[in-house]
Amino acid sequence: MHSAACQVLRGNWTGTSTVPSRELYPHQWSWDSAFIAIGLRHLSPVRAQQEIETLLSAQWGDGRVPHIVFNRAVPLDAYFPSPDFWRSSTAGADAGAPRGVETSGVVQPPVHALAAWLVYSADPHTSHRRGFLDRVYPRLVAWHRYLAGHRDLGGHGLAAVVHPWEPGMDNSPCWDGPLERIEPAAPGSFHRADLVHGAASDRPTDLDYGRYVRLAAEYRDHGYRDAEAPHSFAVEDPGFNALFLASEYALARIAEVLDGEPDPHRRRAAALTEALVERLWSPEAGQFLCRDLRAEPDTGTGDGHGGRLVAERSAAGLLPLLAPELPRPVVETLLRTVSGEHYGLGSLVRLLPSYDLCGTGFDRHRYWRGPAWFNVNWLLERGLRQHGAHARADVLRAEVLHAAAASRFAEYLDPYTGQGRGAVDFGWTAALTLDLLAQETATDRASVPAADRASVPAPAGVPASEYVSASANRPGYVAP
Ligand code: 9WN
Repeated sequence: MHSAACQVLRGNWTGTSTVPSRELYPHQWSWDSAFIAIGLRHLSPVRAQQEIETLLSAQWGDGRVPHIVFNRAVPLDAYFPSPDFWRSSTAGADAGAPRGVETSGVVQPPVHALAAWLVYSADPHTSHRRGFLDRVYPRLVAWHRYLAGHRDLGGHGLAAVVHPWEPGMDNSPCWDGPLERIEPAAPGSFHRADLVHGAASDRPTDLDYGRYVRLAAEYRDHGYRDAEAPHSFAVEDPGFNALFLASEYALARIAEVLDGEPDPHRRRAAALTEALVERLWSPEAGQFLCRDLRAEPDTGTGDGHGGRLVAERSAAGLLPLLAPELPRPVVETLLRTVSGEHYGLGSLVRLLPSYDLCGTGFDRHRYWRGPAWFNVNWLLERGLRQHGAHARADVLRAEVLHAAAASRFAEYLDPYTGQGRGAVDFGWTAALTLDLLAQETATDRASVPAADRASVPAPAGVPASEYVSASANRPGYVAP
């Protein structure tokens, strides 16, 4: 499994970054690259650093990290929307889009600081020698400043997403309500490239695509300036904000290594946790929900937070388990929800589905409307460990590894049968497999005599659980 995963990452490597899939996604994607770097660190710490730095070199002047960085060697018709749709270097000039590279104008979840921390932890020596953290830290700070400054559309400390591509879970039923208000672009006005490689029954519908196109064009036509764009779609998503706060904690650790100021980062992470609970926690649903900032409040004054909670359960609402300071009753409720009827983890299904098994929008094959995704399960595994649920995390880890190998590193799975769907040889599936393989489980710890464990201790400040120097003994490792 290890060498097959390495082979996928080598096959998808372009020389400066990794494509999610050679056919379906032939450019660099933002949150994919963060997850890919987390796995790549076990294969080549230097490549993992390059992966993150290539993405960050396309950062805009206002701090945003674009969701796609286009490879100019790839033909325009290989993916839609292509650079000539986004026109970042001209339309985005006022927002500081780079001139030398074409990108999209929307963003994806901020997993990057977490990835940078994990990449550093894998090999602090090489990282210091190459000045990796010194270069990426200011860029990551600017990225978070963009989210906190330009994207706090609700005014209470959470970042809002302004397009269904931004939370990374494009076709989630959570967006159905907010999207209903959007006039779709005319069907003949764009040409989808995704259906050449993906099955129409798995992918978003033409109607959804028409709305995606309308929203992106509207943003572009306002110069990607957040203060002026109408942002007719504006949602506070618990998954996006959970990753934001996990990355803020990672920035605190990075600041410590650089002899900087960790406390402001910790304070921001704590404030994000509080705002999440205050604005998105639903005791009735037993999980966090999205808040549609453009919806009319329920009746009268609503719940006083502006907009309305979206009555759909998606796996994004479980990801705040990544927050170390989540109140204990909230953690306990989330742990029950994960194995309850809506997600059925461990009884009805082996991997967490992306959406409520009982929801009316559930579709076991269609993008983010039910299938199980590997990055979401990797995040849940981390969240379970965060709150001490190691036995459940160990089981989930084993299921993820089994499913990844059995599906040829599929993009996602039918949650009931485990059958692979979408692309195979998918970047983050292979990368996160490597990461889970490198992780010591409670069972390993109990069964391997202390004398046989990796003899290199973790460097000061790096938790042993994040330090993976033992990878250097594995086949396929590319020495720095
Ligand atoms: C649009 C690359 C990306 C992932 C997203 C996933 C899908 C793109 C698409 O593929 O989105 O960004 O064309 O459907 O939904 O999470 O980053 O793997």
